[in-house]
Amino acid sequence: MIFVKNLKSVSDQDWTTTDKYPGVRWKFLIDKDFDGSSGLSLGYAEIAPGGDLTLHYHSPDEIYVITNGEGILNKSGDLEKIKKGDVVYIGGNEKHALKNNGKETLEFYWIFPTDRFSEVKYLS
Ligand code: 7BC
Ligand code: NI
Repeated sequence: MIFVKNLKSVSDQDWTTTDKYPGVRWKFLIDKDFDGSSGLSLGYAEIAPGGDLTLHYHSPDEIYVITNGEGILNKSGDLEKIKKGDVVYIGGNEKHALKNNGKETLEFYWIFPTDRFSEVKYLS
């Protein structure tokens, strides 16, 4: 299977949000639940200025690709500034968080080595 998608392709998909992650919204771009794809999954998230993807962990490894803005990455308690163009590797079960302390929307893609986002169990 090969397919191409982009944010316009999923403009009919509603944004997902949760009170747990204030100022954060996301969509699914490559995901077995939507596309029948397998092995890897990818989503896109935006964090508004002041928003916070709060501390959490999950057993799958994860990658972030930061495409706009800047923020503070929490690496199991160690803080590091991140910005557009940065990529982040997060090992399985490592606690992490991402906060937008900038003026622009912080935009990033995340990738999991799972068929679908819905099988990632979020722990905190
Ligand atoms: O952006 C979200 C919303 C659940 O999650 C992906 C990023 C992460 O670290 O799990
Ligand atoms: Ni995560």
